[in-house]
Amino acid sequence: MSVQRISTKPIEGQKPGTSGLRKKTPVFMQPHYLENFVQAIWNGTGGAEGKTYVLGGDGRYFGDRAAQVILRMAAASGAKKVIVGQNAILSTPAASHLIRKRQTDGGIIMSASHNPGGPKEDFGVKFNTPNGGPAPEGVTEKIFQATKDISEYLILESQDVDLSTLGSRTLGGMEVEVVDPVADYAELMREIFDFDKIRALFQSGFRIRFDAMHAVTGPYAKAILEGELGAPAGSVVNAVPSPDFGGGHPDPNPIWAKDLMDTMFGADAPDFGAASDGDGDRNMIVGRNAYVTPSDSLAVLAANATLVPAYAGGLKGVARSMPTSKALDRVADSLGLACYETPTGWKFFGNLLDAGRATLCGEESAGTGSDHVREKDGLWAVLFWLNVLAERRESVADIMAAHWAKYGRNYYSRHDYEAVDSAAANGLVDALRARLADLPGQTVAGLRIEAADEFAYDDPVDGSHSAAQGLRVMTEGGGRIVLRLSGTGTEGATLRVYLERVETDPARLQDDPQAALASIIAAADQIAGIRERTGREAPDVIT
Ligand code: VG1
Ligand code: CO
Repeated sequence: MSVQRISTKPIEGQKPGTSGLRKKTPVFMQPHYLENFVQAIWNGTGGAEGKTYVLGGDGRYFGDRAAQVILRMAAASGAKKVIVGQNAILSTPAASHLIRKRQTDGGIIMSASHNPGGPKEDFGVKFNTPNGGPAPEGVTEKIFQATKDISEYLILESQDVDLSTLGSRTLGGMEVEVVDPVADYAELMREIFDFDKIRALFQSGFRIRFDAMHAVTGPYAKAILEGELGAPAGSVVNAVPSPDFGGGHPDPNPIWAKDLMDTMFGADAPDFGAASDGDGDRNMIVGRNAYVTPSDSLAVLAANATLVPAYAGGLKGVARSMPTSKALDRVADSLGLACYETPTGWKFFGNLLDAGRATLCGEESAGTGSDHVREKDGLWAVLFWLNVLAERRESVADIMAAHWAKYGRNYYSRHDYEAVDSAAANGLVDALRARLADLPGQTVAGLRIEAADEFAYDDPVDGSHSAAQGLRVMTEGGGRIVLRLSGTGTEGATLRVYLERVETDPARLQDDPQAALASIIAAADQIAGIRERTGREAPDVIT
């Protein structure tokens, strides 16, 4: 087997976004595209020589081919070993756990997460560092620089490695160890949660519907929920991962998981519903007739954390991304915990988790996690809820009502305008940025604006500075509007408008969120000229 040196040229636009490099699959399949980026990962992180990596993905179209290329390239560059999930499958949290457990030099995750998959849809590649987390900005910047300096890549000339049978084999001078994608992860979950209590909950007749959305969590949820915890067979639906996610959009929210919503709000609804995304790091929680927003879910988990064995001693601190609602802050205040506010993207939680400053983290985009791994973790969040429910034996709706009665309710919604013309989206953000200083003191849609700024983050652990992380407008009475452009889209620009308002009046805790936020929504449109500048009458997705 010989190592080939292939000469290549830099390819435009290989800059990792919020979570790795994501492009349309045909873009990734162009000659040299994947290879350039993988070589840039080695070049930007001190080379692959002697290193051990984890490799896996969410099973989307092209993942099996990409895995073979990455293995041949790792072998050609002198890597010692790659630990691969069987059939190149690993959920993102399971990959994070393996990187940590086996103390590797990092890992490569092949996923575009909640973006659709297929020959015409999306693909992605993300590098995680030895702590198991997504590469921080300093590292992605080096990788990006390396994509601009590249002139050749190394690849082994060889046949495909068998990734369907467990065990070790060699590729050139490198060991390839194929592992069961579920086993180590399931063991970790057993250490965190009270499986006996959850088993007893199911034995009492409690019913769950877990929608794996034809994505990677299917085998994990089947093995853990049905296999170990005794949920009735058929509780996990859409459980077989498919390369195009059954033609759907593996994004667990009320829009894309509409089937689950219909079931949970229909006659004979089960007690608890949940869904996860393409790569298994997101979660959606819904009770019978009770949708739980991700921001509220994070706050509820923080408030109930001591009911879970792994967190029984209390939390070290909590963290949320800036656009996530401040429901978490209210819990942190009452528990006397530090509460950190970070930019969007899990990579910003890594330092806080590593330094022991935060135990629990979350994002409004259905990401929740803890210091058990360095990624958000969908199934972990579902098990957390089940553990809490097994202890409290109340309905989800009752738990939410009690939570709001105690802490107040942060009405919250995100409005997404997708595939907007990039120039128009940038124009909107630039124009608003230029007016931020003039906004305080003005009254818009009947709301007095108290403050406005552009969020920047100084990492308290390593001192790194991240600028331009979203525009914020704060109104009287705890209202907030946040605007930012997505860093995970692959088509035009996606404008995200995050809307929030606090309510503490006991008589107003069960209102419809869109109605409760009506004046905030009107103010956002007026302040940013959303309809006028995007030419859209309404958002594409409301969560
Ligand atoms: C989105 C979410 C963000 C999340 C990121 C990756 O980023 O808003 O909270 O961390 O996706 O999630 P953006 O830049 O499009 O807003 V996942 O599940 O795609 O790894
Ligand atoms: Co994801």
